Amino acid sequence: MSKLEQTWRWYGPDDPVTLNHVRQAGATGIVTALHHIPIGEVWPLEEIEKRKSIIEASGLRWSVIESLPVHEDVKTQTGDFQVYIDRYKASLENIGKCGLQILCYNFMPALDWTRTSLNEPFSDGSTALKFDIQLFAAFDIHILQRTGADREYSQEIIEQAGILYKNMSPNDIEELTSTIVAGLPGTDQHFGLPEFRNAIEKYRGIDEHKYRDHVKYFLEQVIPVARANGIKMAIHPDDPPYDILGLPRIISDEQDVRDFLSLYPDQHNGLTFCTGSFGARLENELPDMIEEFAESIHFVHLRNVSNSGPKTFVEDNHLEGNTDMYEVIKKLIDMKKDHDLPYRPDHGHRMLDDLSKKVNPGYSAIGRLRGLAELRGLELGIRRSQS
Ligand code: DNO
Repeated sequence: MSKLEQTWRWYGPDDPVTLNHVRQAGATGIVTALHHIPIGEVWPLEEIEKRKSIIEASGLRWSVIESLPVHEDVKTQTGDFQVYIDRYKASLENIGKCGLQILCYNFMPALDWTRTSLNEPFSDGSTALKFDIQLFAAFDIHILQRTGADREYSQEIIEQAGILYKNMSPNDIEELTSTIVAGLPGTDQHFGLPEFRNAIEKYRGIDEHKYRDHVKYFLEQVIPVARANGIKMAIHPDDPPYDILGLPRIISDEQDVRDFLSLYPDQHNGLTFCTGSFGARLENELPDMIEEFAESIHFVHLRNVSNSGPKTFVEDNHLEGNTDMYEVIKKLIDMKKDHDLPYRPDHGHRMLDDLSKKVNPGYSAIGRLRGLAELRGLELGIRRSQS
């Protein structure tokens, strides 16, 4: 049986949710990154040490790095990509020297996670994050005006997108644009519309097949360094888990994960199992995936979504939605790991006092506090009923 470690994402000293709050939430591990170091720079040893000691001074431990972002040049294999890979390796060496062992990262093209609404009213008075494919198509076709966009959606979605766009005020357009392109917390990339167009343009001619070759090259370069430094790399799946903006997406479903892991079979080439990302694709069977990929799962994000269409979902309460969280936690407990498996309550609703506070979208204190409390209770119940 594996031992699960309760962790919490913390954005560093500027996060309105403090380390002291995290302790009160009952988590013991911190998930964080040096967000002030620009993408593509080496993480200096002293900076890692400094962050580590701040965390430890609060009685917590730095369990997972999320993320060490991969430079766009590495993903597109253009410009100085080899320099950026070498710097990535140098960061891994420094991370290893500080004794940090799990690293979550992603290889999503151009954009990390994205949503179309950050304050969607939820039935209980809280607000949630939402991804709506019709609104997204309205952005893609009418605001971004991407060439060929209208060939990538069904007729029904194109029609709905047209109606939605016609009814948008300039304010609505601005809000939708900044929600999609300005970058969500942790994204580390903050675009305006012209930069965003450029970033997407760089992927012209890179299909999934070619993109897999780029990931493979990256893995061949960095995994040996990760292994030598005792670091388990844990790639985060695509969020949302399907093709968007004509970009190559390669970690959206079960087969993608198999293909990805076979690019470089090694214990240090693993997965962040995000139930929210995989769970937004209705054909993904999450408990089966956990069983199949158990050995490669190094970190877990627990979150639930409810779909109102194949590509439209709202973030739900942690125990409600597409994913049977009972089965998921049972499978996680059943995994045989010789070390703690960290999980964190991923996102949460904006609720109670947080409705009137400044919060990082998805990362308010109280919604995640509720999520963690529910998940912890569920875990305890499962363990007790098994003993
Ligand atoms: C969103 C997060 C992602 C994740 C990165 C990892 O809430 O799960 O931003 O941190 O994709 O690189």
